[in-house]
Amino acid sequence: MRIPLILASLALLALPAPLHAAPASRPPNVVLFLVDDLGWRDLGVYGSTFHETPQLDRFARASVRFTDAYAPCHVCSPTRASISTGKYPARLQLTDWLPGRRDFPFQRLKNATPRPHLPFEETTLAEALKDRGYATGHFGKWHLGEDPSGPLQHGFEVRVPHWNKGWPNAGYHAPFKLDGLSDAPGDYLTDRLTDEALKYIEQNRSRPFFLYLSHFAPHDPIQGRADLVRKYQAKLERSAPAKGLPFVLEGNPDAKPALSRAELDARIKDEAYRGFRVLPDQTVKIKQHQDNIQFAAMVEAVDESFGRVIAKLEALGLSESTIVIFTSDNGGMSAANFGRPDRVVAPAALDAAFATSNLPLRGAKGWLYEGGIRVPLFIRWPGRGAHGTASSVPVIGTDLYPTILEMVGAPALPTQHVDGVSLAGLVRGGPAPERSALFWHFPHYSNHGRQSPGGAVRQGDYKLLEYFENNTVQLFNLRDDLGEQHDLAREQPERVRQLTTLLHDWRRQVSAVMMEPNPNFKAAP
Ligand SMILES: [Ca+2]
Repeated sequence: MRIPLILASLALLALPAPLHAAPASRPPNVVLFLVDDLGWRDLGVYGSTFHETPQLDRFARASVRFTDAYAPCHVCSPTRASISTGKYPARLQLTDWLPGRRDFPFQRLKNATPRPHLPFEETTLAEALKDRGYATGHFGKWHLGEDPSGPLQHGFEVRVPHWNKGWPNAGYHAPFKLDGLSDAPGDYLTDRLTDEALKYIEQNRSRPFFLYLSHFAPHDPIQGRADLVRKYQAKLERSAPAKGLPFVLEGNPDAKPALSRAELDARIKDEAYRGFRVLPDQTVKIKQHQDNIQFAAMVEAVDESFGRVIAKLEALGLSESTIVIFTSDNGGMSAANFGRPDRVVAPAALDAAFATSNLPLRGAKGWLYEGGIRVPLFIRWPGRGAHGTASSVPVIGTDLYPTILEMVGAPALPTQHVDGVSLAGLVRGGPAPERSALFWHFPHYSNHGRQSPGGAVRQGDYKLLEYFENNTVQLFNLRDDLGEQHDLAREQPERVRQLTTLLHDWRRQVSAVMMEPNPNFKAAP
């Protein structure tokens, strides 16, 4: 067997270039695989034992995987705007999901008004790549404004479906009622979007392409594909009962006085705190176990989708000329949505309202705790990446724009992606890029709890959260306290001062919009 192999190798060496290789002038393709509301802990490779994600796990382990990657916001639209522009949501003044949350009398402050769509004057990532000759295709969720602010007006030549909102119109089971996406009885949305993405890869195999596959899943409605739901039903039935409380309480960290962890844990045993609604002391429940069979099925369908994309690239001989990036737009929905503040979730409907658990992280989608903003991220850069390694350098979705430009050999656009830094060196195994800190700004009340609006900064191992109702700050050392349970603000006043100044200076620098008092404020009972 050895001799023919050597001969074959010599024969290849004699050729001017491998026959299957693309011309040197052709830049690599880019697949950006963005999922919606997938938490940091929702993949096997990030520690889930209930959700099964073999395709993603295998690929992540053969990529550069980030342990401390963040979404630019804990809700959808700001993160997506930031990925597309390389700017912080605060600088874009696109700081809430679109069209945004209305005001309610329990709020001490009025919500800032988010910009209603991605600004046309931005040169988006898709536009930058299109200018370089890339085919650009957007498949799935947009959520950056209604027409005429759709993907086609922001650099994409193709979009499927024609639907701009942040959720699937009629859910995940056909009929989808989505223009531009046909369906047959029994079809499942994640699968159908993948079919279309695979066709797009086929059609554009001979030119560089940017495929932005932006799944609606696993955002609610929490609806798994039937065969996978049956699989997880059986898995749940044979699983040992989970340890620890199924839910914990979270209050408003900016209340005067705020409830301590011990006080919250004591109250959850009290009769007055039964049920799933906004509870006394403005508390809400946060799910602590991953045991949602519908959600697990949604996640595994995403895994299948990813596997099909990778298999298609391999079948077309494009694996070694395609950069693949996987990430999520915010943390897992482990808190119910109180867009209607009087909502009561019936015990039989818990799985529709509480998708997953972000443990060991605190909080949920809609919160500035790690559970709201820390997300999976891995990048495969063929021929260049230090694949098989993990990086604990804090990075953010805002970085993807300059990272992709550098990886495809395009010049940086420093006046555009002003807040992102290229991670290309880091992906190659080099040192962390220079940057003082990461910042978040959310001048809005959240659908997923009664916490005060606020902002946050992470510098090194430390993270400071500052709330806008009463200016309370919390300080955590994430290296020692990933779950953000031990507030160091009183113990380390000097660090609080330094990080607060850094955060305030940054807000001034990006012209962050601050909140005004709510003239209709009426204290909740
Ligand atoms: Ca989202």
